[in-house]
Amino acid sequence: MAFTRGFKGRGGGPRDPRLPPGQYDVGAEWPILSAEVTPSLPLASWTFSVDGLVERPVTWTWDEMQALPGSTYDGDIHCVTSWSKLGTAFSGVSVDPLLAAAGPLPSASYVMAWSHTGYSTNLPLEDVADGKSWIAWEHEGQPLTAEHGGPARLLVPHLYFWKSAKWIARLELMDHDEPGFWEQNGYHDHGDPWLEQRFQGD
Ligand SMILES: Nc1nc2c(c(=O)[nH]1)N[C@H]1C(S)=C(S)[C@@H](COP(=O)(O)O)O[C@H]1N2
Ligand SMILES: [Mo]
Repeated sequence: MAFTRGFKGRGGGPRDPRLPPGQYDVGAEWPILSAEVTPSLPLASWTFSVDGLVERPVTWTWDEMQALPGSTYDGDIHCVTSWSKLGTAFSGVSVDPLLAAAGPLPSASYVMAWSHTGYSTNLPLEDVADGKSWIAWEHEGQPLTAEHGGPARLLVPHLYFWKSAKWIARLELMDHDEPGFWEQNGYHDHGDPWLEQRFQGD
């Protein structure tokens, strides 16, 4: 390991500088955290939409999504329950061209991400724009499994992973912030892992 001695992680080993405070590295594992029963979403009827405060609400089918220019994320993910997965890879599309297709109105400043199951999570629009988020359907070259949100999930890796809604259905643009599922249940509105924004009041 190439990390500085004396900067200790869990177990006394060198602490990887990619780990935000209070996080540990799960290594090759990828824990599953779902509040819902894993849904079965056939590709033939799957859709993804951008709507709310936009010039034109747009809905994409699975085939239409696949035809968009691909985009990948190679990096880390951080769950509020304190595990992080380092150096992992996702592919799908950037959210930017999806937002551009719908045309956010000037008043649009927040997003509610909705899952096909009804799960929701809120984000400032700027946290899903400018290359910071993806609709992802592959993990390390394999189709995203249903347990991990397949056919496709939102991926917002710079925030705690509860913001990355599995089974993503819809991004609803809004002119105000509203708490989503976990945010109504005490999780932080924003969820920056480097600032340890885990719970309301952090
Ligand atoms: N629809 C939905 N999305 C979700 C969740 C969920 O329960 N339902 N859990 C969130 C939480 S708390 C985490 S840590 C990650 C877990 O994703 P994983 O199970 O693929 O690791 O998904 C997030 N997205
Ligand atoms: Mo989580």
